[in-house]
Amino acid sequence: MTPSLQMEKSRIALPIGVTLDRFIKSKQTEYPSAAGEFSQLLRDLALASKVVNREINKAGLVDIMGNIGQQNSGGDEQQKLDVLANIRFTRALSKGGEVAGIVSEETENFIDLKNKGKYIVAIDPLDGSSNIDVNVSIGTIFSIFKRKSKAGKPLSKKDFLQKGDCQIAAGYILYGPSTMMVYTTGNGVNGFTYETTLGEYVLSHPDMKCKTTGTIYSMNEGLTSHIINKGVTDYIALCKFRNYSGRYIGSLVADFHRNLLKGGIFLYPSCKKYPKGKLRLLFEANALAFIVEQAGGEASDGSKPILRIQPTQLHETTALFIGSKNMMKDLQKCINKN
Ligand code: AHM
Ligand code: MG
Repeated sequence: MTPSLQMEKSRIALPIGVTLDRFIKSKQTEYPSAAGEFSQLLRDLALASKVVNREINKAGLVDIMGNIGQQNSGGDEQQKLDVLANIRFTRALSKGGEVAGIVSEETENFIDLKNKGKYIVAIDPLDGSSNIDVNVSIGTIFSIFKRKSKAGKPLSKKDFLQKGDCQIAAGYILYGPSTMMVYTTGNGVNGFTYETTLGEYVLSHPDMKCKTTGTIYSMNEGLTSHIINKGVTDYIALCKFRNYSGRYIGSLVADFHRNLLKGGIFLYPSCKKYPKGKLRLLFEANALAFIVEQAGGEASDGSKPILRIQPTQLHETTALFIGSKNMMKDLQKCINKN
């Protein structure tokens, strides 16, 4: 089969209910240079997420809830499940040989796996940690890049400090009433729901699109009087004036996922407590920005698109505004007026 015929074949929509594995296999032809390694990487992530899902589901039953009295590099208290999830994902990604290096929100430095793998993974193994103890939805967020350094050479920070624009894939896993994996490889966004009895993710949300407008705004309103950018405060006032619904879970993946499906905007601005925003560019903002753009929405830090920000530190944070295109435009108008 010629490459163009192969591409055409892989573009034919797959039916709802097809397994993630089959879906990945059918898309493999879109990446002829990847020789199956990239597909294997996605499978590794999916497998690790199933293990984490199992551990989350028994969190109330065994002594793995609660924090372990340590802080991660961002100064947050580490929860036991954060640590477990970090171990599960790191282990799964280390084994196959396709990943050269991993950087995780839970660890200070990157890990050089000292192999000839082509890919770099940035991951927040378990986001929304304050919600773990209270049985509220949490998530995993991941970004995949190509390594910059030559295969076989030691990795450097440059391999990890790549703009969001350089992501070749990104996704999240939402551990909610049901568990979902949503990802993009730059060809649209697809969502898979975990079917527990089969132990498989199955395609449930093909070609996801973010509505151009919505009536939901999501932010931690306790911060309102501490927001640095007056335009953001004005926009929140506008949301209230328009009777939009305020919906905030405090788990980024869950808040983002709801807004993606229903139309809405999520805001975590710079404020007195977090002058450069709270959310991490590498582990949280980049992946969701790639997904939202692929779904027709937008993401910015208030002055430029998230995907164009050049990171300078592994754990740097950013203000994050993300969601439906028209709502993002209204926000930008408010920001530009000030
Ligand atoms: P975490 O990575 O320590 O879990 O923190 C990130 C979480 C996001 O999921 C969520 O959007 C935000 O922090 C909530 O912050 P706040 O409690 O300040 O509203
Ligand atoms: Mg996080």
